[in-house]
Amino acid sequence: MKKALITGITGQDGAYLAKLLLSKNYKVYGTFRRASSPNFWRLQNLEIFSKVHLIPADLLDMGSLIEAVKISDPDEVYNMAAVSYVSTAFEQPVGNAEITGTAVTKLLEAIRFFNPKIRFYQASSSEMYGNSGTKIQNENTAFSPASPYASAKLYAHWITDVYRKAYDMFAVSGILFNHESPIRGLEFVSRKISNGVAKISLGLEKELVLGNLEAKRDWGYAPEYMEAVYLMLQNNTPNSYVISTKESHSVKEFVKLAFEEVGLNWKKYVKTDKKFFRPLDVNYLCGENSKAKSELGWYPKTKFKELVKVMVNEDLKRWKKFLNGEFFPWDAPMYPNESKIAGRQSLKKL
Ligand code: NAP
Ligand code: G4F
Repeated sequence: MKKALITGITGQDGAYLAKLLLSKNYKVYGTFRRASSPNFWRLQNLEIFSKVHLIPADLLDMGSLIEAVKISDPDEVYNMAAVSYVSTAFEQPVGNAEITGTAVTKLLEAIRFFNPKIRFYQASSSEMYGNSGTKIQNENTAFSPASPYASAKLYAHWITDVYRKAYDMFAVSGILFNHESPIRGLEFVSRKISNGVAKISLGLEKELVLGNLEAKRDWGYAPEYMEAVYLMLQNNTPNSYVISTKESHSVKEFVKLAFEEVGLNWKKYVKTDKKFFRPLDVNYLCGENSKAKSELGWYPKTKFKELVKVMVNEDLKRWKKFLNGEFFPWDAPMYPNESKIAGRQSLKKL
């Protein structure tokens, strides 16, 4: 039986990846951070909570990473943990640099000392391309980070490359474009929209306040992207791949489709507020996935329209169940209306 260690198993990707690896008969270990309240709703939602082995660890604490590698004694390590929300990385740039960036060296060192034969996956991001000025981004497109998050991810990307070349380790990065799902965090725009639309259609909210509606992203479906991640570590040779849909759509298009799904006109409900604009944003991303197609046999199946539909309908179903008094693992009732969060990101633009 193969063993895998996933950092960030409580997050969207970590949870879907754990489910995938369990279906392939892996013994799955995952790191979690102690919080004052439990944070395992995604694992419960995917019905795998009792099947994974949890190890307390923090990317800031090298000792805990060594311990996690020692306890799990894995064949594969997937580093999914990071300050994954770009706005938070603007608000906490130093913490982000350490967690998203330099912590990856700590993890690679732990692996190198314990067992350099362990295969390592680093969660790189299309955000590293920034505003590259190119119509489509592939594995050879020059990086041009436009946020503290992207800068830290780029460090992690390159250090993974260095460990592969210097120590002959099977250490690879997947350059994943945005991928969403019903278990996406509520702060990301896709889920903010699907949750907001569900609430508006049920009369629980009156409006949806957003930032830059013109930004374009290449949006795919998260569970499918975890299949690509898995395939990268089963490859004969360690290699980096872009994982994307090769389609780019604006936030405005997402909003329009989401409101259409519940029969409403978005223009009546959506407002913008400078508070949700970033000090610097990435305007356009679109990924070329032909290398992944030809070498991994991976291609995306869920189209943009279908993704929006799935997310809106799942949030709608949840709110209806909630209003019926049903109890189930879910994040939204505990989440504050973002308009009430005062944040430093607003200062520059106000
Ligand atoms: P997510 O849902 O926000 O999950 C992030 C995970 O990182 C959570 O489990 C979180 O733990 C953990 N984490 C944060 N700080 C940590 C620390 N100091 N020590 C240990 N764990 C820590 O993000 P995601 O969407 O699943 O993304 C997974 C990875 O892929 C991230 O590295 C992200 O940057 C990258 N990525 C994501 C996308 C995308 O579109 N989703 C695209 C490209 C790259 P808590 O639950 O305790 O907060
Ligand atoms: O959903 P977002 O916060 O995702 P973003 O910044 O693209 O980052 C995500 O994808 C990256 C891959 O490219 C990952 F590496 C990263 O971890 C994360 O998963 O924002 C998408 C776009 C941005 O241009 C943002 O300015 O939507 C725009 N936007 C407009 N209004 C908003 C809002 N974003 C958020 N979060 N909230 C808004 O109200």
